[in-house]
Amino acid sequence: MRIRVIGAPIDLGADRRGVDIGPRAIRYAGLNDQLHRLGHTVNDVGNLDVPLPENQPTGNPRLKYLEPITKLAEDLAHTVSDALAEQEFPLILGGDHSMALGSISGVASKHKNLGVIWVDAHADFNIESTTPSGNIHGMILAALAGLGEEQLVNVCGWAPKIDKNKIVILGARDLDEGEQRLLREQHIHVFTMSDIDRRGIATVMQQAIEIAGADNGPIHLSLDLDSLDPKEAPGVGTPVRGGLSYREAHFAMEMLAESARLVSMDVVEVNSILDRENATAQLAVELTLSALGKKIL
Ligand code: 5AB
Ligand code: MN
Ligand code: MN
Ligand code: MN
Repeated sequence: MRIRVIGAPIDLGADRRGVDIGPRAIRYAGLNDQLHRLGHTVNDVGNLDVPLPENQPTGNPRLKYLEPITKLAEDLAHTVSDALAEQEFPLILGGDHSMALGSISGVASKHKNLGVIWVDAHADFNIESTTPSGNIHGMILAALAGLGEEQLVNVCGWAPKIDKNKIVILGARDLDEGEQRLLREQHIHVFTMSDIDRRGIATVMQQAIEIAGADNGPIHLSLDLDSLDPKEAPGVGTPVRGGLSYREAHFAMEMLAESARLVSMDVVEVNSILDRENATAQLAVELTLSALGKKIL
């Protein structure tokens, strides 16, 4: 496969600083080399230009940095749809999770029946009235489903990007009150950590692939590293105990590779300031390799 690596070093969507270093840290952990060794062709187009919070007005405190975040989303959407048009698999490195607004908008513009598997400790399903933080990285999945602030929802001039029946959240364990209500009202498929405890990662992941990839549709994977247990992934901005184990995460990625339905992927929220010797970035590389076909034997 030909893979286009795209860096989106944005940290305007989150409070903790340091995720802007993520794309570099993931490359330093050997991403391109290892993809190459796995047999892929790698076309790394570098990082997109992202403004610093230091020289941007915060704007509405319930939608912090809305303007620069939507601007980056449009740039990234364009870059991603170009990659697909040129038959390359977009692998987008974050940055905070707000960048998925752009990556998924770009993929959805090429694949009208796209499903999304959102692997995350959080659901990122807040809207302006439910957000406890005003941080847009916590609102992106709702925006992609057509809910919330209209500038976010209508990025690239159309909405919704994803049919809400084709959204699957996996690994959730920290949801806000208003967000829970919204998820229930909208009948979003959420597989919590408790579901994974009860039924095992294999059964849950199988079902996730069936839902997101209904009618043989394509799947985008959005992998937030905080889905893993903080023991495995200390370098994330919003760690939550009780996450996916090392093997659960790998096995989920291996199943996705086996499904042969993946058309694009985000790897987000690696925070190098909080990381230990780049361990979280290394894990991000390993999981990416598993999702892109690396097997034990
Ligand atoms: B992440 C929180 N729900 O909205 C909010 O890391 C956290 O991309 C969002 O999943 C975490 O601020 C966003 C409390
Ligand atoms: Mn173009
Ligand atoms: Mn997230
Ligand atoms: Mn998260």
